[in-house]
Amino acid sequence: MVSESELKVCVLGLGYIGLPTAAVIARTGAHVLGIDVHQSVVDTVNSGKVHIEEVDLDGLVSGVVARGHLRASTLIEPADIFVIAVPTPFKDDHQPNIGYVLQAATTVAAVLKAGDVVILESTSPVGTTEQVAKLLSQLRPDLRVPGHCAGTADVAIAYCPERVLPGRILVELIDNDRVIGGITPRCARKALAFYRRFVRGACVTTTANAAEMTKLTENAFRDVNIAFANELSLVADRMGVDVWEVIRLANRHPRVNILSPGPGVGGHCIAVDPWFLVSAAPEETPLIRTAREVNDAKVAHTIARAEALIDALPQGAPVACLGLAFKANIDDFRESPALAVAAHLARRYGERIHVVEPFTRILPAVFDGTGVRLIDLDDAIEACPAMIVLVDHEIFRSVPLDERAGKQVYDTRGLWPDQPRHARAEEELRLVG
Ligand code: SAJ
Repeated sequence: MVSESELKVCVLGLGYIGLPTAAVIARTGAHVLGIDVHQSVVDTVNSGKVHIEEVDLDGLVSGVVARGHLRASTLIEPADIFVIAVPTPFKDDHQPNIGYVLQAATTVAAVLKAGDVVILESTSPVGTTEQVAKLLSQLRPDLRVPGHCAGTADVAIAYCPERVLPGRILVELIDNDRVIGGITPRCARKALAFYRRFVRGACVTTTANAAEMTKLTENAFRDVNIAFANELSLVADRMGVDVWEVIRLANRHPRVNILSPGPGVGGHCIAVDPWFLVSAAPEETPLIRTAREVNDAKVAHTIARAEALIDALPQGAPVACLGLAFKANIDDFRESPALAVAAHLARRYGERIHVVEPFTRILPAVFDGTGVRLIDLDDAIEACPAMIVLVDHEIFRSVPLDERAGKQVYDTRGLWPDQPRHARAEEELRLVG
């Protein structure tokens, strides 16, 4: 086996998964080249800096770049291992778009040689790794590609989904178990040897198709469970019951573990990946599809409740929207329901709306021209008689009851269980339900 210091790894895609993965591999002593189509990302990484916020990532990247173990480029070079970590969005009709994966595989094909291992990490519809193998066999007829040749192949091709949670990426990259699916068992074993270099969790091998479906299953499972919580919150609103209390009580049952309702489901994974299962088997997935629809519809419900609260306030009273990120304690606004709600309120109520988001210094462009201002938490507490909690950032949790007791609060995250409920607002909100 190639020693750590001789191993050459190429990671394609330096985003939320690719950059931390490249840095963690570089820390083992391997020589890692990160490829990205954006020159600005390449320049940032080569200067030892990061273009994304992730706990401890900046220190790790600056260290491995300074030691010469990580560099970035827009151009591919030969390597021993290729890790593809590019986006797999869906199209307007919820059909998966694996164009970036196939483009990355085409890039790899140019430098692929016998003995190399190609690993796909991007969340992908079942069968994508097989498609990558087919593409490589077409582009490189001189190489014996697994699944497309008899006997031992020249290269190994495997699927190993990333499973890390934003905010804990560097910890989970090492500690989480990994599912490694090979086009053949030999491919899986080759990829396994690579992951064992830096993963402390168990590495379990299977087929590429099973590994692809496992990843989609994990995120669909979470989406369905969040949809259950979101649906409960609608029922509780209609009944005038505190959903958070009901969930706390129900979860005292030894076999009940309900997740938390919120303003909707955001991010680029849970809100996307279940569609890959639905589009592959539409007849068999009424539950998974409905869960997606329930979670998407929660945004409109949240907007309606927020509007009812604001309309019941004295004319012109300022309102604070707490949080824009798609979940707590991160700076990622992609597919964020909090951002969608705040932007809608901004368009309707203009400068009455104030946004508090400790994870940004400037408001996203959707607020341009609305007159909405970004203010800090203390100013919001001082100035706003009404608050809409959209994200459960830790700093919001710390606001003591006496600083918010007299305010109208719509808490979409159950952040402040001790908040007194206001009869008038409750009545308005019930009308919405
Ligand atoms: N959410 C709720 N209620 C909950 C839990 C989450 O409303 O009880 C919301 C969050 O606020 C957020 C969305 O769901 O808007 C998604 O957040 P998340 O923390 O559930 O998941 P992600 O998208 O940050 O990361 C998920 C993880 N998958 C699972 O937990 C099964 C992570 O392990 C995956 O690596 C990641 O997707 C991915 O890249 O696929």
